[in-house]
Amino acid sequence: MTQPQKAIAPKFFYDKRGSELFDQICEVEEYYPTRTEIHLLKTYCRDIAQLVGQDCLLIEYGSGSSAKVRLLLDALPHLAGYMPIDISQEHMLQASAELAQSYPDLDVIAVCADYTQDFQLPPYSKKPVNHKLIFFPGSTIGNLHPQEAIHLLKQSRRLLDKGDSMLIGVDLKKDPAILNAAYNDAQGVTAAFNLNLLDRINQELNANFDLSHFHHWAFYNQDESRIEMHLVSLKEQTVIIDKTPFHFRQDETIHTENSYKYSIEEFQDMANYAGFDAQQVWTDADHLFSLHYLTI
Ligand code: AVJ
Repeated sequence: MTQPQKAIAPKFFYDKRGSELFDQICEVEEYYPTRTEIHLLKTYCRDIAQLVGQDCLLIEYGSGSSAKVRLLLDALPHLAGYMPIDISQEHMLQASAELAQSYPDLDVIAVCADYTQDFQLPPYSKKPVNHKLIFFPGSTIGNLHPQEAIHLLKQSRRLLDKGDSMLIGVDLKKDPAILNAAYNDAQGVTAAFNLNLLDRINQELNANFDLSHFHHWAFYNQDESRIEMHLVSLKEQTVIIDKTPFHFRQDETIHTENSYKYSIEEFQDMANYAGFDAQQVWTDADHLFSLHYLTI
């Protein structure tokens, strides 16, 4: 907030209310990524199971996508275990407990870590592991700058051994009208999701943002191949955050999210550069979303 371009990292969207609003975004007509990725997983989970084989340790980055991982848990034969990795301990423990209920024989190993930072997997020896699969759904990788995305892929590669793999959902480049609609839904759920950040700062950092003096702004930046989300100050104003004043000019913005879009070839090049083989890619008939199966 002290930079010339004020900015807040998108990971801060996901407090309790923000996570609820995100779940609602996934249901709106204009937001195609979630339902398209679920459709791809349903259609191709048998092919994925074939590629992965038995005694797989399924590692998931994030633990918010229970509906998606369930499709894999149902399809993969004789799993060695399921290891969700999430920075939010509370959220992860709840999600893991729910999964453990539905899959009583499944060995769930919850890891509290930030997968964007360098970290190691905990030693695991309860059951024989024949294959490790990192599942990174939702095009969450799109939140990272391409350079950071390559770093994450390289870091992920270090967690794997020869023959292991990564299954990663990536949103595709497409008609900007479709992208702009997806981040400006008519019901205003995405706007509420964006503005919730200010509510969160008010509550957690003792600030006095007036939400009626900011509005949601999202647009596709064609030069950068990314959706940008901002909160725009509707007037000149000063906001106090934990006793520190922050000045806003009229129309000044807080940059709250980037969501990069890639062509299939661009993402495969990035994966190759990070040391993966792009073994398989699945996409829907409208080429909205891609699911990449990478191996090392
Ligand atoms: C969770 C990062 C994939 O970029 O589409 C949805 C978040 N932001 N609507 C995305 C989001 C606004 C989402 N990711």
